[in-house]
Amino acid sequence: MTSFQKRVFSGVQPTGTLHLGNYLGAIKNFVELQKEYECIYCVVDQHAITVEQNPNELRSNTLEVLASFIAAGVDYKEQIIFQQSSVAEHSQLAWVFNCVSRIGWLNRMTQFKDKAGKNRENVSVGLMVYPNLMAADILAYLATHVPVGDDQKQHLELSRDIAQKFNNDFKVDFFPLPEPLIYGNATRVMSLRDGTKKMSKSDASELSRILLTDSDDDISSKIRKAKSDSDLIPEDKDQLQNKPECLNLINILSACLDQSIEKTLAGYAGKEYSKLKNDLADTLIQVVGPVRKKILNLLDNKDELNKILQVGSEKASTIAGPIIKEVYKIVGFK
Ligand code: AQP
Repeated sequence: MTSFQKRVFSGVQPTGTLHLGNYLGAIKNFVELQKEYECIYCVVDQHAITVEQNPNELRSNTLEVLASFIAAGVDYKEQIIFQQSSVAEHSQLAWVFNCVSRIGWLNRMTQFKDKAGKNRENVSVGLMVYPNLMAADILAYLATHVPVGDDQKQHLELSRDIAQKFNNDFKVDFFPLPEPLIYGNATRVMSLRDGTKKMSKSDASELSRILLTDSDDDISSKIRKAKSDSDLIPEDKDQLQNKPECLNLINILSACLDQSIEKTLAGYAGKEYSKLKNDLADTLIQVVGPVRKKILNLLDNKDELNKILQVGSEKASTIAGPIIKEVYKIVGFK
């Protein structure tokens, strides 16, 4: 069994301004992981076009995601941050994986089912084969660990299946089986309007999400308007199972304070929602405010951001290039 160098890969789609779910479920962890791992973080614009995008908005969202990574504390000098479409190896490996992966596997992906809905015959082929490209993103670097929110766990399992099948089909021990790194309380931050749906960039309601660029007033107002009920806050965690919106608010506060749900709940049991909402809004202003200021500052110098992406792409190609050459040899292209 080959022992692979520990390496982290993760990506974020430039499909809009990032929200609290992206921050607590992904980027905040990206920052922690740099202490222990070599990290490669990618703005996955090729994933973004699996649904329709406005080209100018896609370009500006790409810089905004990069700015969000840096503002949150990702060290672009020590680590690699880059744009997926600038490194051709992702598409090259994705094609090989399209031929390794099975249609039956893709048919089981719940995100595809959710996103395609009743429109299944009319969505892009890209939306269906998205997990194959995700496997290529990770395995083009022989990455061993992938920090993701809970929503991406199934896709990561598919990446492992693809790596395993490739190794078996070609009788090699070439790809590692990448492992998810899913931490903390905020593995799934839910919509502020519906506690059963995840907070998402593509939700039609602006009130459903806190953006990393929201002003302090926006944050307060969105939290004040967050869906709740007229009961008092329950005493124990089990009672929260039937109150998804309350659970979500407690969960977000716990993640921001880096403490357990039980500890947060103990401070609000039997109290009214207004107290929880006021404290949550204050806490979020402390967490999001400094990130917002840095994002806006960074976006004032787009040339610098483009340079960072350029350097990142060169560093990424240096790693992925020889790996794809090896893959091409294994499959018989060379
Ligand atoms: N609500 C969430 N809670 C916790 N983690 C989340 N992530 C996304 N939403 C939540 C994590 O953020 C990373 C980047 O996600 P993405 O932008 O690449 O794709 P996504 O999961 O499809 O995010 P959105 O916001 O729902 O985007 P749209 O609406 O464009 O599809 C991933 O690690 C993800 O787990």
